[in-house]
Amino acid sequence: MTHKWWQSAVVYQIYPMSFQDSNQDGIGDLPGITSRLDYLQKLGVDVIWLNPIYRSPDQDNGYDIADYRAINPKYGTMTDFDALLAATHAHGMKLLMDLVVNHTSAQHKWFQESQKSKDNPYADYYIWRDPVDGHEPNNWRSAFSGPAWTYVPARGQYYLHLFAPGQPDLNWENPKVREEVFNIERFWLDKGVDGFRMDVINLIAKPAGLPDVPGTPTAGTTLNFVADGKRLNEFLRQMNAEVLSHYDVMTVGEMPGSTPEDAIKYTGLNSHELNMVFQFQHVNLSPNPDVRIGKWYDQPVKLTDLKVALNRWQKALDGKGWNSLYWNNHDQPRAVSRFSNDDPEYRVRAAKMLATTLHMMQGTPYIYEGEEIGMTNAHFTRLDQYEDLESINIYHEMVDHRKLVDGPTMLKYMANISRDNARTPMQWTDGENAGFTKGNPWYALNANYPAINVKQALADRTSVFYHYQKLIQLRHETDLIKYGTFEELDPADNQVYAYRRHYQGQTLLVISNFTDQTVTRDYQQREAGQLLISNYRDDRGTQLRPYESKCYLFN
Ligand code: TEU
Ligand code: CA
Repeated sequence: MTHKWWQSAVVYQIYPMSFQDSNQDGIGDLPGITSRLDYLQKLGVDVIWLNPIYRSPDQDNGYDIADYRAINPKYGTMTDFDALLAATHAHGMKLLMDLVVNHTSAQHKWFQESQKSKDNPYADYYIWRDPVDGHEPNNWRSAFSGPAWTYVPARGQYYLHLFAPGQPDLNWENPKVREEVFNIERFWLDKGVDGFRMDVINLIAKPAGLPDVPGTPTAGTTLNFVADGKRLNEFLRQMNAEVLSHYDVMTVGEMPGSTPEDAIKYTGLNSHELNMVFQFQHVNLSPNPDVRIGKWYDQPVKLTDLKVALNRWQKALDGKGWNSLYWNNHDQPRAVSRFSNDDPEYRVRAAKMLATTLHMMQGTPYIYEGEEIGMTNAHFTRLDQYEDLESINIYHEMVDHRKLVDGPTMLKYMANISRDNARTPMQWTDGENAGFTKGNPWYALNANYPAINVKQALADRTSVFYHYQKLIQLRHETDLIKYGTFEELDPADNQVYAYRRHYQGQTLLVISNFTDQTVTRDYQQREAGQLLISNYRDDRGTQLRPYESKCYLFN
């Protein structure tokens, strides 16, 4: 098996709205991103993934697309996009677009037409059903609260939306819809983009007959029930045959609920569909014990559970598929706050510890903007500080309507798990609005920007930034880090995460202390191992100080 370029790549995810404003309207934009390419090049990443930048009413921050071939004016123009793409390539990097084709915006012209009647050219572009006994055709729940169906009097029918009512699901059973999607892909690939991150791509093939979810469904059980429908393989294979295989691209499919077996089916090294998936196992580890409340909870993840999840994917995909490696993204809280410790006393070491633990695994690492300087959760305390529709809707559902949680408790859950933790603007400097904008920022800055920012990180040789830079450099230089097989060590240890990697007679040993205590572990790290990277100045052998993480090479 010859290796592909994306197997040695490190990806940097940009949330355009919150990255860098260039025209002082308070919103991040494309020229802003272009102005920061030198910074990304210094970090050493190979690929940039942009969250959606297409024309959109932004009910779900761009995941509701109204025109797949137009740039959202708040981000700039198509000329700005072409300039960003050219500059990215000139910096030796590649660019991935976010492709959201499970659903469109309700403002897309297809839906505007589709909703008018049962016999217009777009009538079957979406999933329409007659009422059953005067109500919704089945019991599916929307991921963003309420039923997954909305009634349209003009058609006398309901349409399906697994997400918000403003995000109607496309009907992939219709070959015309598939052709439209393939043409959109060609449009961007012909411009020279280097691939796609495909939003909830395992939801496109719905189960035949759209049966009820057994029992009382929640948003989460609805998505799991719908995921990985029978025709998914067929749709993805057709997309690959007709479009993707004609370009040298990288594709990553977001697949909530998928198992390693699914991943091998859709992204196996010998399959002709996608290159890798974003699996959700390790980010779904601390759900509320009351299943009705879903992910809304405030208890930390147990290290042993985290190891079960990540080790399972490392072992299962080895030689068969390819992992994506991520701690966080625009839908998840900040890694250092969630999986370790963002207390100022420990934050820098903890962020480096997490980075080493993930970046030494097999797969393609993804860094979410700000992760490389150890940005933290926002620690909001009031509902009016939230912007995300998922967070705001769930508060009203849980507190006001269903009364399952009281207000202050719900706010604690949101501070722990809300997507908005990841969406505060990038912290560039300790100056006005952290250097994100001179205008009025669309979203509040995290109050800790005077201490946590890029300017500080670049000036401090011991910063989280330089640790990431080193990890990326080590990956680029070392086949063992890229391709080595994974050996799990002591899965029942709830304090230390350790593993080995093996490749062509070489061994890598990674040992990370996930606690704020000093502990002792003996993995014969002293014997002839060369210390590749660590987050303490000196090496004390078997002794592991709070959040100490080290990685040795044995030749
Ligand atoms: O997310 C899909 C998804 O399943 C979840 O992570 C979702 O964000 C939600 O938090 C479940 O609790 C993708 C996008 O990444 C997300 O930003 C979009 O809102 C969503 O699809 C709809 O397009
Ligand atoms: Ca702007």
